[in-house]
Amino acid sequence: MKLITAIVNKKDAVFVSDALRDHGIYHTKMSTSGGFLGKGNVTLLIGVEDEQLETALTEIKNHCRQRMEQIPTFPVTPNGIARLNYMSTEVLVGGATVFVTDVVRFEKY
Ligand code: 2BA
Repeated sequence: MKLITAIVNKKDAVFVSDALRDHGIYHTKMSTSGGFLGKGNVTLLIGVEDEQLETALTEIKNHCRQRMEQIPTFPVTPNGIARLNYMSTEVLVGGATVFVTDVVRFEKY
């Protein structure tokens, strides 16, 4: 058995979740936020038998896409004061960040 931990964009999460449900793949959705941008994302915990692993990964891949996100940058004047009219820069985020780990033991009580 494997545990997939998939961090996905909030906009994609519902489609991934629906697709997993269509395959009868159990999963849990958690509201999380990225450590870098601080924006909300969704972390899916997906426990699968080995033979379901590729199906789950394919559905994640098929329903998540990359997006450009804006990061505000506050230019600082020579006297050290941040200007109020901020500028922004773009960062490419996603589609999905996925970890696959072996499950040593799985119990339901
Ligand atoms: P965030 O941490 O908010 O990162 C958003 C995007 O900012 C990243 O997109 C990447 O393009 C950039 N970024 C993040 N950390 C950076 C750094 N130290 N230096 C330069 N750029 C950086 P993704 O790589 O697609 O990551 C999307 C989200 O997936 C992340 O949101 C975070 O929540 C999660 N994530 C990504 N890699 C991870 C990892 N190794 N461990 C745990 N979570 C991770």
